[in-house]
Amino acid sequence: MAISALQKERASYAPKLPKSLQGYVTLVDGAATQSIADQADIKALFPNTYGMPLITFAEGSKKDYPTMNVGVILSGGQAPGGHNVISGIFDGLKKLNPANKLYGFLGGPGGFVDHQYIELTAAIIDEYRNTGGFDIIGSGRTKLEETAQYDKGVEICNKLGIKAIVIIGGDDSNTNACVLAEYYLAKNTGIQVIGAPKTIDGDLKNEMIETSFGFDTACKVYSELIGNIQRDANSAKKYWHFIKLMGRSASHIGLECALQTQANICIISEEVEAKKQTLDEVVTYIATIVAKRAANGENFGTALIPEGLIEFIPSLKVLISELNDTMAHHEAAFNALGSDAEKFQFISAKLSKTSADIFATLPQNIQFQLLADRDPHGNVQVSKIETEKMLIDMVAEKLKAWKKEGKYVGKFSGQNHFFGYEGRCAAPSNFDADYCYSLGFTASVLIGEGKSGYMASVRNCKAPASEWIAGGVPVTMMMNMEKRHGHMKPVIQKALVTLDGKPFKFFASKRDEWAIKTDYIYPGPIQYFGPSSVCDQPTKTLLLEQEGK
Ligand code: FBP
Repeated sequence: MAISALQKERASYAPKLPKSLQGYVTLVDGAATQSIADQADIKALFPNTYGMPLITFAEGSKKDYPTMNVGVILSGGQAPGGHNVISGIFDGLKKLNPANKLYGFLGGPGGFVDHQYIELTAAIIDEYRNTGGFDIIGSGRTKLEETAQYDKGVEICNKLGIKAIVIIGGDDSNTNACVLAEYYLAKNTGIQVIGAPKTIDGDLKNEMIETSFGFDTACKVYSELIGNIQRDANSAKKYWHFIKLMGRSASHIGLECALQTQANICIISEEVEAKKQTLDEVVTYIATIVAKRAANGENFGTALIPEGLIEFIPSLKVLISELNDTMAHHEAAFNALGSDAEKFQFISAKLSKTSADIFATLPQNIQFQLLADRDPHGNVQVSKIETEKMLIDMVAEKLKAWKKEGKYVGKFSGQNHFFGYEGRCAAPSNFDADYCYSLGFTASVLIGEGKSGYMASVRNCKAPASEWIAGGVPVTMMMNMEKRHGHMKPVIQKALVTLDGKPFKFFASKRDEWAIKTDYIYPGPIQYFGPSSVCDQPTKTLLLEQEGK
């Protein structure tokens, strides 16, 4: 297979490991844990995995481990570094006992249920070290939620002699991993389940998980592109670039990119919701900055728009929730309709008056996009809603009106972009390459010591990798009860942008200046070789969050 010059050099990169994982390892039990909320409910639902202690690693001595086979599953959207988690698991298992084997389930959790797998040999692993993507075994969004699926998993584990499964996924996949761990313990299957925190969205984090892997690389890729666009904008001085950034509900990616590039505008969905802003208020905010810059003769700029914005504008949130329910209730009749216009009429007639009125005011392409297929959780696929285009049109309309009133003098020409898939499979930055490999290695140690219901955790990430603190966190510790599809369920709490957090506060203290002044930063491409100050820096979000800790 032909590979690029960079890939060739990068294949020999040896990811850095925390000191505690470099030699023989022993486990140190910390204090017993509790869930972050709803302790009695979570305890009742997880009698076997609730209250387990936090685990850290210390230097140990040589120990004999029996042979064991392990299975790995990639779940959900791609995130840079997944291949390094797998190579970390592989190397860690071989260190425990060279006879250990690693199997990869193909195409995500579905491969576990349908018994699609390959053995991951040293030759396969070597081909994928330090590369982006999840193509080594593929990923998928099948949810592991039914006992019939768990039982099918037991069958294949027994057939292959698999004693542990590692599920690499986001908050929902790790919630399901914990339910699976509990089920396998209750049924005495002898199969352990360990999770690893993945998602470019950055919304799987807490006191014990400082960041989800992939966030670092993806944000660096988007920031490079935004920086390039800013240079173009500042050279040509004729376009306003509206850039939608992935991240589903959370605005962490937008916030991090704003911190890296000092874009003129960055909308934070969580703030829009907290301030109960209307769509018109968001549009007015953007148009005001466009007008102020125009008054200084600068008819150009950049505006970062979080992917999930539309769901955080209170009136639209109600509309979307009604759409989700109505489409689910009338699924057959809705799907039988031919044109988008018919679908729009059919659904509009079933909405509350307020929501129907709001729906009618939206541009037609957005109306139709809101009626498109739902994701497996029944939610609208925000990556498919062209919010950035809608905002360009609405800002243009507003500026036209202001021009008539003499409130605006300038030219507005919008360019739209959506950055998401461009960054999800990039070659992992040194941070993600090291972090992911360490997470995988950690998972193998937890497996070797018989642990289940834990998530691999690597902390102190602002320090050099040798000083990182590796260990395990009981997944139940991160859980609370939330309403999902009308029922209360135990779930890992999603981490959205907090308005009293240091990254947001820093951004809020600077944004008025960045809006008007042209004070762009051009981060340039990710560097894999060179000085550590350029190559090994974690995200600004992580540095701000860990400041003083
Ligand atoms: P995960 O939560 O599974 O990590 O996926 C993240 C994400 O990239 C979101 O940012 C985005 O909204 C979604 O996946 C897109 O999903 P798909 O790949 O199915 O189009």
